[in-house]
Amino acid sequence: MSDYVGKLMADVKAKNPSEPEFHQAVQEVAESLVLVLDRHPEYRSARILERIIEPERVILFRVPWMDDQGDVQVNRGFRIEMNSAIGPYKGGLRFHPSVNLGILKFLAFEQVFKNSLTTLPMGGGKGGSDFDPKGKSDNEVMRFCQSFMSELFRHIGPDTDVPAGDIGVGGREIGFLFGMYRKLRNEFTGVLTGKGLHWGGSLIRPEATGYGAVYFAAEMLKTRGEELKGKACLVSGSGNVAQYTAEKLLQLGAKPVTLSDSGGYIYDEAGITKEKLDFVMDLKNVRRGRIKEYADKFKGAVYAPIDPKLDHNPLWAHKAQCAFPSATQNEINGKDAANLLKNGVYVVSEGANMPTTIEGVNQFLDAKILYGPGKAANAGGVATSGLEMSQNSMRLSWSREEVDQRLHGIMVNIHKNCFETAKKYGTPGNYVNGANIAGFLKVANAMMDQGLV
Ligand code: NDP
Ligand code: 2IT
Repeated sequence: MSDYVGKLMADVKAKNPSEPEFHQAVQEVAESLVLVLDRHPEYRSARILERIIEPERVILFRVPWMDDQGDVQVNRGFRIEMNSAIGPYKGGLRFHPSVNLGILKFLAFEQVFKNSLTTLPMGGGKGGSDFDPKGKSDNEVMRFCQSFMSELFRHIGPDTDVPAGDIGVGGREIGFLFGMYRKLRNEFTGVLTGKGLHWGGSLIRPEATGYGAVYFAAEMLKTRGEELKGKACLVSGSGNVAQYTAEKLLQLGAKPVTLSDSGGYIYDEAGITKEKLDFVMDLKNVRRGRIKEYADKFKGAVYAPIDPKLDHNPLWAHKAQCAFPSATQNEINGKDAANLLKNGVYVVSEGANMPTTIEGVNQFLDAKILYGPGKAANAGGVATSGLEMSQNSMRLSWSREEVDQRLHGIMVNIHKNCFETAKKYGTPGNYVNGANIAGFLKVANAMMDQGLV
């Protein structure tokens, strides 16, 4: 670690105690940015990185709601408005019991760089709650969302801050949140993305993150004259990102062989076909069941529950060529990364945000595999949210083909930008440096132009 990063990290840790995920995200970016700050001392004297690390605003609020038994429940709501130098704050809402300030700050920080990479004018933000939608009735989820929005509405708006989905927040939740916003403001605007198709949503937004992560992998492979066709792919998660990653892999002739949830994972050596994926989509999105049922339904597939005593996740120890982590942060540790490399994986495209620990990332970089970090590889979701915002502003809707083509074009562009930036800064093939530096430069230049605010 350089002296600069060492000192910066000591300050970040002292000022933001008990936020290990935030420290991790900042450290990874800071290590890449040393390459820029050495060439451009003006960013260092303007203390641009030190300013980016500090959220422009943090909103923390009480979310009281009543469950179906008539008991009062109290959750905590957050919105981190991280940076608005290049556009309104933009980023998802996460509802999961693990949510805390540090996790949302890491996500908001990553979002600043990711949104910059999309080529669209969006700042970075993130929010959510420690509310757990699992096992709750639709009515409970509705009451929670209404209470959450009855505070959040005063802080957001189509030109101020535009939330969307993330873990635990999908079409159902966005519907309830939008309904309450519309009622409170008496306005029908594009204040949330991921809306339903008949009330302002965009075609391809549900598919976009997964499709984008696969497009990014295809671009990385192209640099070696290869394609995804015929490759075995490990996919984790079984939610929004995992499902559409598997769908696009199938369309491109690849073979997804795993899926997971927080209970365990399935391995289907024969491959998860379109019919099997349809079963998963119904299981997860309609019946809200567990991935274990896949192995009950399809003979030949095996299910392994999570074993808390293990120091690694066996999902990552199967033979394959590609991996698409699509569940959550730090789901690939150093041991998992070693297992992936040992079993032949040489393409990793991150659908999830920061799914690999720093130890794991360093192994991928040392092995010089095709490693696409989340802030580049999963930017297709927020990019298509940006396209939803454009369609809302124009009051029209593009066709499926048009949105998919734009998404594909954006992913090709992000890949090219990361690839060329990595080369320009002396680390060819290092998409981590490429993404961090390219994402930083656009925001940094906007901040320099706009003065000390
Ligand atoms: P979903 O809620 O739709 O699905 C999340 C999936 O990951 C579920 O299968 C869930 O299992 C599993 N999961 C969640 N937390 C854990 C955990 N702690 N341990 C093991 N498994 C877990 O979320 P998304 O698919 O939308 O999000 C997945 C990842 O992609 C997240 O990192 C998110 O930040 C990122 N992302 C999402 C985007 C989007 O547009 N939705 C855009 C860019 C990134 P279970 O059901 O058991 O909880
Ligand atoms: O992490 C992410 O990029 C998202 N959850 C999507 C954010 C968005 O605004 O669409």
